[in-house]
Amino acid sequence: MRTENAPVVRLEDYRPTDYLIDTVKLDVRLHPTATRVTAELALRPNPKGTPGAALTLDGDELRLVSARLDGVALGAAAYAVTPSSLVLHAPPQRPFTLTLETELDPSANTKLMGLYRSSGIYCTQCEAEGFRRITYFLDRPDVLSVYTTRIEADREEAPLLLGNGNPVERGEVPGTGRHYALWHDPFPKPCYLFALVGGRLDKVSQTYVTGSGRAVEIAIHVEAGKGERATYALDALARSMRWDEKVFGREYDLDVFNVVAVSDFNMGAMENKGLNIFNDKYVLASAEKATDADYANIEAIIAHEYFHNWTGNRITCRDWFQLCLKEGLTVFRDQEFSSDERSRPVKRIADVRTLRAQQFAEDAGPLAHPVRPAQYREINNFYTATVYEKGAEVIRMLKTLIGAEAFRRGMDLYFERCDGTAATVEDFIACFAEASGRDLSQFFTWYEQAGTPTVTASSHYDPAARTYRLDLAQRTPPTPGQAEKRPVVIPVALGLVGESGRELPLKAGNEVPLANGVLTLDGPALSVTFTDVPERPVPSLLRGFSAPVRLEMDLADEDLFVLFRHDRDPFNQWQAAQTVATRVILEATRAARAGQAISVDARLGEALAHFLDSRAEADHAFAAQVLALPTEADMAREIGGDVDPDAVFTGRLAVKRALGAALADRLAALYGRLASRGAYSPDAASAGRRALRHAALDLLAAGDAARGTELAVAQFAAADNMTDRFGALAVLAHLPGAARETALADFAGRFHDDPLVLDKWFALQATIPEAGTLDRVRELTRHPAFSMGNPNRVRSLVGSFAMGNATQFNRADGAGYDFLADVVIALDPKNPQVAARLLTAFRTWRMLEPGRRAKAEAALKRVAGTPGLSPDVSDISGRSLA
Ligand code: 0A1
Ligand code: ZN
Repeated sequence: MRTENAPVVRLEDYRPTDYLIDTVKLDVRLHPTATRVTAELALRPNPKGTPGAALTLDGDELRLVSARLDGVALGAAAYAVTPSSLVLHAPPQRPFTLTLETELDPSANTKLMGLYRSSGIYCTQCEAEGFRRITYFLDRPDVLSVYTTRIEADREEAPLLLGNGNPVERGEVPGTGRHYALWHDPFPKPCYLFALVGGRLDKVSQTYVTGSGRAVEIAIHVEAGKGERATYALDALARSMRWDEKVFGREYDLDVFNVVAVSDFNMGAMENKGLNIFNDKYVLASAEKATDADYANIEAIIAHEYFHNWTGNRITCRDWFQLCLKEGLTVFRDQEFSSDERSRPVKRIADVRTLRAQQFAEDAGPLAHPVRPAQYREINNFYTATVYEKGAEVIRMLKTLIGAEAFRRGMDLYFERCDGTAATVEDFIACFAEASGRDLSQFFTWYEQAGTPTVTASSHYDPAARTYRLDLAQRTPPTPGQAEKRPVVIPVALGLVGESGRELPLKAGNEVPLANGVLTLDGPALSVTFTDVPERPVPSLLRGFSAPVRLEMDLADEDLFVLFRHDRDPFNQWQAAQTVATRVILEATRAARAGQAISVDARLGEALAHFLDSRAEADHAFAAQVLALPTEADMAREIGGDVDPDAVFTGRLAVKRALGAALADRLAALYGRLASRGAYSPDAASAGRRALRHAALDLLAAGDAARGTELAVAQFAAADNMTDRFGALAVLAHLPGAARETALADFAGRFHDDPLVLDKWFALQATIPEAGTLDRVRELTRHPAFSMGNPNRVRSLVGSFAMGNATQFNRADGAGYDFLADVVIALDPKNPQVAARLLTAFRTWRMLEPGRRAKAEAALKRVAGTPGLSPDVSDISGRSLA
C-alpha cells in the first residue's frame, strides 16, 4: 500500500513514454475474492522515447501470477516486481507481446478504485490511477490502446456482463455454471476510461437514432427492483445526445451506450467509454423519493458524462495536469445544456452561487491552485472546484471574448484536429486563436495563475459634457507558491442604466474597444469615457457574471435598488439584491459581535415587497433565488478574516427574521397561491413554483416560528412528493421543538429501507445550527443505516456537518474540528479519497478568529502527525498547514 510522502510530479518534467501499448486483450474471470485477470499487451518502443530503456509498468495491490514475453515465461532475472511496479529490465526493441496474469480481491477493495464489489455488483473505477489495481500497465492518459475484453462470471451471480465498446459475442463455459461476454472498443483510449460491470441488474432502455440515422441502444442498469426510478435519467440521456448533435455537431459513435448505477462510488459518476458508471444518487429518481434538485442534478450529470464522449474520450488529456481540458470544457457544456433545457438566468445564478461557495473559497485559502496546476503529489486531490468550475468559467470567458461564431469554429477545429489524440490546453487554445485570428497568449494566464482577481470600479458623471468616466483596475492576491501576479484578460460585460430604469446608450469615447457591450480589462487598469450619456447612469458591471472575479464598487444602496428593479440583465438584478442583503447582514453581524442591539435597515424589506408584488409571478425560480439570502459561508468570505461564525449566524438570522416579519402577509399569500396543483412533475416551471413556495415558507417561519411550524407540519403531512415533504422538513429543522422531532421520526419511519432518502435525513440533522447537533451527529454514526464504508452516507452525515453547519463545525470549544479529525483518521486506511475530501472542510481555517483558528490548526496538526497516512490525506493536511 502507498503511504505518505508521495513525490511531487511536475508538468515541466513531462516526457513521452518509452513504450506504447497498441492493443490490450483482457480476460477477466470474476470471483468475489480471487478475480483472475490475464492481460495481453501488444507493446512497441515509442519513437519519441529513449531507445533501450527499461519498461516500468504501474501496479497497486496486485498479486502477479505469471508473466510471459511473446508466449515464453519470463525468467526471474528478466523482471522485478515492487509494491508499485513491474519492471522489465531489457525489453525487446521491436514489437512484442507481454502477457501478465494477476489476481486481486474485489471484495476487499474498500478504496473503491480499480475493480470492486458494490452490493454484490462487480464494477470498476479507473480514473485517475485505478487501472493499475487491475493489471500492470502504463497507467497514464497518453498511452492510447484498442481494448478487447472478455468477462467471465458465475451466471447466477452476474447474469449481466458489460464492457467498453460494442458487444461481440457471449456464451456459456460448459459444465461450470459460468458464462462470458466479449466486448470490443474500436476507439483507442487511455486506461482510465476502461470499465467493466458484472451483476444482477434491472434495465430500462430505448433505441436512439442519431442525426445521421444510426440506431443506438441506450440503456440504464440499476439494482433489481429500481428500474422505474431510472426512466428520468434515460430521458435525460436521450435529450443530451440530441443536444450535442444540435449545438456542437457531435454524434455518438458506438452501437450501444450503457449506464450503470451503483451504491458505493467515490464521486458523482464516470465517463468510461460506452459504459458510464454512476453513483446511484445521480440516476435514481421518483416523485416520492427525489427532490426537484435531485432531478436537476441527474439531468446535469447524465449530460456531463455523456458529453465527455467527445470532450475527454475521443480527445483525451496528455497528462493529468491537463485535467481541466476535459473537465472545465465538459462542465461548460453541461451548464449550457441545462440552461437550454431550463431557465438560462436561473441556471447562471445557481452556477455562480456554487462557484463562489466552492471555488472562491478554495482560491482564497491554502489549497488554492491554478486551473491547470503545475505540480501535484496526489492527483485525486485535484478534482476540484477550481479545475471543474473555474475551468468552465474560463471557457465561458473565451466564448464571450471571441464571440459565439468564432467559438463554434474553434470547437469544430479542435474536434477535427485533436480527435484520437491526448491533447494539452495549448492545443485547445491554439484552435481558438486560429479560428478567431486573436492572440490568446495573455488569456492563457487564466490557466496558470491561481487566486480570484478583484476588479475595483469607480466612476464620474459630468452632466455638462454628458460624459461618464469609468475607471477599472484589477489585482490578484498572492496564493501558495505564487507571490506575484500578472494581470489577466477580464471581459467586463456592462450596461448603463438610467435612474428611471431605461438602458442608456453605450458609446465609448476614447480609444477603448467595446464589442457587444463587453469591455476587455487586460492591463492593471483601464479608463473609459462614455459619451452622449443623457443622465447620471448607474453602471451594471459584469453582466451575466462575465468573469470569475470579485467586484468592488461603492455603489449607493439607492443605485443598487435601481439595478434590482430595472436592470435588463437578470443576473445583475439578482446580484444587486444580494449586495444590499450582504451589506445589511454585515452590519447586523458587526453589531452582534460588538454585543449591540441589531437594527435592520427597512429598505431591503421594502424593495423585496415591491419585487414580490410586481415580479415574483413572472419567474418563480428567479424569485426564489432573490429571496434566498447570502449564506453564512458567503458572509464569512465577505468578511475575509477574524471571522466569528456565531456572530455571522446571529446577524444573518436577525435579518432573516426582520424580513420574514416585514413581509409576512405577502409571503403567506404567496405560499397559499403557489400550492401544488395536480400530479407532481419535475419540469423547470413546476420546480420553480415549488422553490418559490419553499423560499416563502422559510422566510415566513423565520419571522413567525409558530405560524411557520403550523404550515410546515401541514405541508409535511399532506405532501405527495419528496420536494414538498423534504422542503417542509428543512424548514422544521430550524425550528426547535417537538414538531421537528416528530417529523424527523416520521420521515425515518417512512423511508427506513431507502438509503438515498435517509441520506437527506442524515444531512438535514447534521446542519441544524444548535449546540446539540454534534452529539446528534455522533449518535447518528451508530444508526443502523449509517456506514463509514459508504461514501454517500459519510458525505451526508459528516460532510454536511463539516461543510454545511458553520456554527457547529466551528464550535468555539473545537469539538467540531476534533470530530472531523477523528473521522478522517479512522476512514483514511479504508477510503483515502473520501477521507481527503472531508478534510478539505478546513480549507478556510485561517479566516477564523484567533481562538477557533488555533483549535482548527491543532486538529489539522493531529491529522498530519498521524503515522501511516495515505498520500491523499497527507497531501491535503500538509498543504492546509503550509
Ligand atoms: N471524470 C469524472 C470524475 C471522476 C473522477 C475520479 C473518480 O474516481 C473515483 C471518479 C469520477 C467526471 O468528471 O465526472
Ligand atoms: Zn467530468
